[in-house]
Amino acid sequence: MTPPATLFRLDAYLAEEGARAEEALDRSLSGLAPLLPPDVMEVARYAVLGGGKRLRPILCAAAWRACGGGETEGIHDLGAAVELIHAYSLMHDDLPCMDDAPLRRGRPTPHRVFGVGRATVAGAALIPAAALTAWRAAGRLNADPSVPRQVVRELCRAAGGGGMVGGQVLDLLGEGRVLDEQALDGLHARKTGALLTASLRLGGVAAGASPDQLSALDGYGRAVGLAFQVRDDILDATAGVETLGKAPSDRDRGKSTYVALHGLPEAERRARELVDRALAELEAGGVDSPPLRALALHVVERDR
Ligand code: GRG
Repeated sequence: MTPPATLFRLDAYLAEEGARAEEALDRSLSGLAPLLPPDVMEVARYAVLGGGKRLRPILCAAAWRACGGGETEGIHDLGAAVELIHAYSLMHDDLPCMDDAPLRRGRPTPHRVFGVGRATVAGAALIPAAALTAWRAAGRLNADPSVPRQVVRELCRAAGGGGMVGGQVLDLLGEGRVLDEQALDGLHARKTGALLTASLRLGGVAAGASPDQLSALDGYGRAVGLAFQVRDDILDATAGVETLGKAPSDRDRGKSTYVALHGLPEAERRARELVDRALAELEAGGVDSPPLRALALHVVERDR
């Protein structure tokens, strides 16, 4: 059963960790001048620093601490690498050839401000920028030379054809068709879940996590990733543009969603069940982390 609201002060934690993630993103962009020439940097800064919950870097830092990593700003530099991939994916997802979205995070999308060409190029430039950021950050966090290699490999795998890009392809192929629950789970495990799970695993790998701890982070990430998407579908069906910072679009685009498949009450039940699974995964792997427990609950209670 989902436990009652925890005493952990999540609001303060999210505000503090979000601010540290934001600073790390600013630092990482400043350190990327050779990969992001001025014309591209301007667009990248707009897209990357334009708000956002910073959930992925926050998960990365929480996993690092849960696996014995010490208190250091360096972990947010690693989380920034995941957030750069996330930022590129949003930028490309919003392009006219994809969702053609005018608004994101309550502001005009990058292509509406800078044009489609510059937004496309800046999004692409963020991919190698993220790999380089991960490589540099992991090397500073852990003296074991295999750690940066593992971190970059995991990030690229999660972002690629077996992960986020693969999920996007399934999403495109599924438009206008009715997907069953298994197909929907498979799509979202890749499109959203892979990068969320990588956020956690990167923090764990950098901290030298044991195989049991890594497998707990993995199971937690998979469950939270799906719960996150179920909540996304619920918000898309129930919230307006003021709350979401973008226009709801699932129905217009003929997308299969958990809400369309089972209705709202069942989608809400499924999200809670997934949170229970995430908490059980942590417990089974001996990962005792009040922030990770509170974050799992937050994912299904969030209103944006
Ligand atoms: C061109 C095939 C192809 C792929 C490019 C566009 C793309 C890669 C992938 C799409 C990935 C995508 C947009 C997944 C959705 C993830 C999601 C639920 C985003 C919202 O995340 P939040 O709520 O956003 O964390 P904030 O704004 O808080 O950062």
